[in-house]
Amino acid sequence: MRRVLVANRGEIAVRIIRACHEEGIEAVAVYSEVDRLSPHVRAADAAVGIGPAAPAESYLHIERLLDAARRTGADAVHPGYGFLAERAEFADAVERAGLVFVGPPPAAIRAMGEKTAARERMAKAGVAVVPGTTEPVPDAAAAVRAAQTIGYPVMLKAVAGGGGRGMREAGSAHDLTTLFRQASSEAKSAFGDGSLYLEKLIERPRHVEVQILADRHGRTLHLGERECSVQRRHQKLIEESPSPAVSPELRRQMGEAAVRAARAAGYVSAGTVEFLLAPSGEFYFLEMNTRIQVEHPVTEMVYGVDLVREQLRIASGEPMSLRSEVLEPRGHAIECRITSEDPFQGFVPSTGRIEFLRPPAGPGVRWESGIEMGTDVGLFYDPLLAKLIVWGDHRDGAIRRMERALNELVIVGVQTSQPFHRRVLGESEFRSGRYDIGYLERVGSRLLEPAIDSAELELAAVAVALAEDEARQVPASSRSLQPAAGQPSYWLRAARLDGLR
Ligand code: MV4
Repeated sequence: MRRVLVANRGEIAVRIIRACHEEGIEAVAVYSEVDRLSPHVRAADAAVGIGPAAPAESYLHIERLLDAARRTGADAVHPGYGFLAERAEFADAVERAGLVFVGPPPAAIRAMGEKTAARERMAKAGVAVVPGTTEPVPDAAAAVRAAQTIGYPVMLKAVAGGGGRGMREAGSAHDLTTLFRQASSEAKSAFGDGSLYLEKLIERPRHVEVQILADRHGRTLHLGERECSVQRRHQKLIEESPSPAVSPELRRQMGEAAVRAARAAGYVSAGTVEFLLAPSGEFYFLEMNTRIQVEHPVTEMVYGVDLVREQLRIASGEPMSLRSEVLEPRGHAIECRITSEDPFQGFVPSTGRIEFLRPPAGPGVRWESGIEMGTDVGLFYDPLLAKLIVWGDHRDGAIRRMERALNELVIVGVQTSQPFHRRVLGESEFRSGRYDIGYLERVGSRLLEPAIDSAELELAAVAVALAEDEARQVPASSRSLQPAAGQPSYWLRAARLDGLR
């Protein structure tokens, strides 16, 4: 592989381009009309415009992407996450065009795409799935019959689903009958397929996922878990590795299950097996994500690996670079997703120009960003602006380091999730590590009272006082070219005043 087309944008495109360059591979960026000046475009060795801002006309347009690859002589395509990453027909089209798809075989994407078929395959492979139906339930009456065996409460899920759409909890036959129609029509409009199946509802679970890597030389191994329970409406906001809820023994069991799952799907490349972890310690297969994930850096930091580099090696047919069969996590990593959303207004998307940006830095800090000063943030794409990832030798140290890094971060021009992250990190349930998927719903409204915290207020008061003082010392009428003896120059004072403002 000598030249990879990166069929994506934003922080993940930049991340992939960096990995290509470290491997001595050239990277070709693609961009929509609004992304012409975006950081991923300048990071690449070549860039091709692929159409208007609307994703269907650019980042989702298979023919335009393949054409860009052909015109630039790329020999491989990396899809990143989102957009076309989990569309088997895209992987097929890439391979038909004689290019390497940097991801799993199309058959593995298909095997995991249909939820009831995936459940059946996993159960056969000896991976625990949530008790429920392995076939779709044709109507509400059939759902009620199935629920009698499973026992209430149950959960209706979309066969074509994912991301919580077409999903409903039912506590009784009466609820189930009403909710069946709702869930089915939601699934129909979201996925074009209204089929539903049933599972036992797992109460107060955590969302824990296991990273796997598989190469074409028969090796499949796991790189521990990521804790992803801090989420709001199925949007993850903070992830960490290791999970505070996973002991070395549980890690071994979940890791083994994830490896069995990957093998049963004929999996190659980096992938993630999602589990629900019940308070009892039992865990159940949920689904498999056949892509590199947003939160992959927390795994990279505690396992000392570069997952995108491994994807590139595996795609080119080489064995993965990792030597040992059993890897151990070292220390603790946390990721905060910095999105252009206003946490004080129910996370409504925020738009505007990034007028000023000071990324955090220093020991143990990683900043994965798709923005820079001057970037215009619009509404066409995902609101993820950047990810802030920190490493520490234990969880408390990582939390303190994240607080320090969040305090260094300055983004002016759009509202972001930054103040929300500060508050979660200071909240006692998060700090204890004993949270589950219901956490944000429980604490969210309390955390998001739009009060200025006392540290911010104090800082603002000091800045105003200093600015006033500076202004009084330089009355416009008495300006001379030379400052008084012992006083800083007017240029310096003007600059300070500007800074204070
Ligand atoms: C569940 C569940 C409880 N019991 N299944 C949500 C998205 C989809 N991929 C699976 N989901 C869930 N399935 C049973 N049987 C709770 C959820 C769930 C959830 C899972 C992971 C992360 C966040 C979640 C938020 C709400 C519900």
